[in-house]
Amino acid sequence: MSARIRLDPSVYLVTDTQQCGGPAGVVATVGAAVDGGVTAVQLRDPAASTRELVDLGRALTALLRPLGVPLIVDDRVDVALAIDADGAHVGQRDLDPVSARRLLGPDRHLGLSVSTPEEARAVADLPAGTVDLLGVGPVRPTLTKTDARAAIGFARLGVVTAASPLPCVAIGGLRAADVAALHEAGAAGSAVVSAVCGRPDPAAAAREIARAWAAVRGGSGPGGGPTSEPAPTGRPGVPAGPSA
Ligand code: TZP
Repeated sequence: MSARIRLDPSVYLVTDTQQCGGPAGVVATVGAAVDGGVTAVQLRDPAASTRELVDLGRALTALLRPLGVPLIVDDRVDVALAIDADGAHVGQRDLDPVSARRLLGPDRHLGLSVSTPEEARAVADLPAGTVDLLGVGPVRPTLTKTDARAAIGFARLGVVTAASPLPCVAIGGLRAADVAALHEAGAAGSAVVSAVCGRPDPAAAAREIARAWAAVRGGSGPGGGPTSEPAPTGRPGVPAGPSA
């Protein structure tokens, strides 16, 4: 890869191989969901072997790169590099963000999961440009991630986004109907698994979420809102628009 690709986190699909019915189902789901308006994709499969993850990641890179949709790899910075993905996403117990950034270099995205205002604030102490985007949650209880932390709810999400120096994408039990509340709470996007994976019509499911973000952004639609680049002015993570 060369220059860093733009990452709009508004409709952020996180894959689940089991919910999609296997690796071929992941590729089919991602293809349909991107048709529906998914703006970023995260490859997540903690149960996969390294070889399986690399094979699936390469298939997704081949699908997404021509479409200009960024592919981020959950946890596995080594796999992100091996498949030439657009970035990686780490949790509080994964490789630390400074080491991850050192490996990724400046031209890939790095996301970090947080659940508390303290964790969000702590990114300000990292060297500038270490992390680009915070994943905040789980907002609701979720069956998708068995070791997820306790759900924080929408009010607490607002406290975390207000404490964050970076744009935030919310995750955990989210549906299209939640988008207005997420926007109100200062999130720049919704990261979803089961709202899209394993749905009979993943394109329609993604479209519903994309339309909801377009509505709260004042009609600018996917691609018209914030990216994971640092917000130039105002409150980070709050999309510009009539209601912001
Ligand atoms: N991290 C926090 S919650 C979660 C992850 C990966 C899973 C979210 O899945 P769903 O199905 O959208 O609740």
